[in-house]
Amino acid sequence: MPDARLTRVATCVRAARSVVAMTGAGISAESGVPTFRGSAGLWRSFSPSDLATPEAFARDPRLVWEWYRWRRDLIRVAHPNPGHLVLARFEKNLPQFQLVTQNVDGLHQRAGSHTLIELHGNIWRARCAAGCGRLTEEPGQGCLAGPGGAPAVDPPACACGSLLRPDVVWFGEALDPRHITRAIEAARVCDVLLVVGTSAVVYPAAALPRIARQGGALVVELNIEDTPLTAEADVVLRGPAADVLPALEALA
Ligand code: BJW
Ligand code: ZN
Repeated sequence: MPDARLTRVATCVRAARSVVAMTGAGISAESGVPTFRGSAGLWRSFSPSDLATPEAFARDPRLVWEWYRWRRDLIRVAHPNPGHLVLARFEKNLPQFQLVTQNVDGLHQRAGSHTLIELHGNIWRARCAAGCGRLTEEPGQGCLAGPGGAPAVDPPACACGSLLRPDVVWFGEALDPRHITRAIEAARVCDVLLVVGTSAVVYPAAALPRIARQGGALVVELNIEDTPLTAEADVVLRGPAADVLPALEALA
């Protein structure tokens, strides 16, 4: 007998003109990619101010690059899980579907999502720290090898002579205005917002559920535990994304 809340969400997804899913680190947890917060989260062992701010990079770019290479090594051997795959099928099968992710791991693309908005960048790209505009993309590879394929030297250099940095958004940095504007507009006009596997504490992404709700959308939280969003969500689906999303798809 399907859960009544799941049935309600499935009915709304089926009837919706526009569905948006916003994802966080929790959707990749079952692929073996560590989350940030919580008992096994990255911020338990590493300090954000030492590793995920522009000041940290200016102070010790080698340390920051070592941390990102370690994370890339974890992600390289991970595979998209059933939760990622359901969202990729939603893009194909629902009349209007927009995926907005805070994740930088690229697992949504590997699952087959094409039109997603990556609010916090992508760990497989590097860009010039001095802003000369150069961007390197190395999907799935990520060694940023030296000349002639020599082993990488950290921190890697841009062709302009400055340093390269991971193409991600650190604390205190502005999100790409094109991306956050598109995400806000999608949230404003959607009928259903699925908020999947995020602690919903990092702004401006954490503002999207309220924007959707003010626009009249059904806001659904899908998470294994409570977050600051729980009290404001219309429906809360408790459980791992890799189980709950397939169950939802089966009913929708
Ligand atoms: C499962 C599960 C399973 C587990 N199934 N669920 C005070 C108030 C408001 C704002 C601020 C403030 N002080 C500072 C700010 C601003 C700051 C901010 O929001 N800070 C708060 C933390 C307080 N924001 C910023 O700085 C942003 N920029 C900005 O505001 O710019 C302003 C500006 C304008 C103009 C000029 C200059 C500046 C930028 C934020 C960038 C965040 N970057 C990071 C790192 C990205 C790169 C990298 O990966 O290294 O993004 S931090 C980290 O947090 C990462 C994530 O995308 C982000 C969100 O985390 P997420 O995805 O929610 O993960 P977790 O671990 O927190 O949660 C996982 C969840 O999954 C949990 O709930 C689990 O229960 C659940 N889960 N397994 C389902 N199987
Ligand atoms: Zn450069």
